[in-house]
Amino acid sequence: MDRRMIPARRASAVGAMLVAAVLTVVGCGGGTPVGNARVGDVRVTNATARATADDVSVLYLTIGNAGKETDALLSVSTDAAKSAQLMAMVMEGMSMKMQDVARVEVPAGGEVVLKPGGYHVMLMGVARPLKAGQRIGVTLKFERAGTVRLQVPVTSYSGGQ
Ligand SMILES: [Cu+2]
Repeated sequence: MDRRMIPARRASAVGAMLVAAVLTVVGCGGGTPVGNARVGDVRVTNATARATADDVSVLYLTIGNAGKETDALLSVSTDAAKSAQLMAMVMEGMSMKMQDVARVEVPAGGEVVLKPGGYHVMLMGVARPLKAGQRIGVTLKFERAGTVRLQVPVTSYSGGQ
């Protein structure tokens, strides 16, 4: 009984190793990462740009900071639009209003989510309407971690800015 179990165990161990190897290859992708990126202590995840019929779009993403010092997103650029502006939603009287911000700080050991109703990146002068399923090249510049480039998938959801 024991003798028959040993080869079976070995076989499944080899199988698990093969699966791990395949996952690693898929994970690397060979090129610019899609939707996620890492530079220094900063990790960008869940990046998405909104599909749009006109020349304005919006970009959302999550920034994690594993470092011991505060970092900050300083600027964003993309081939897909003439300009990309960091913005926040702020209350003005009874209504929400968009406001330019010079930086989005990410606390040490913390994360900041750019999302509808909060911080976001406004894309203006979008050259061609962004369609769901497309990807756009985006460059993010951080104060400490430096610059990182990633591919951001375009998705079609309708939320506020
Ligand atoms: Cu905006």
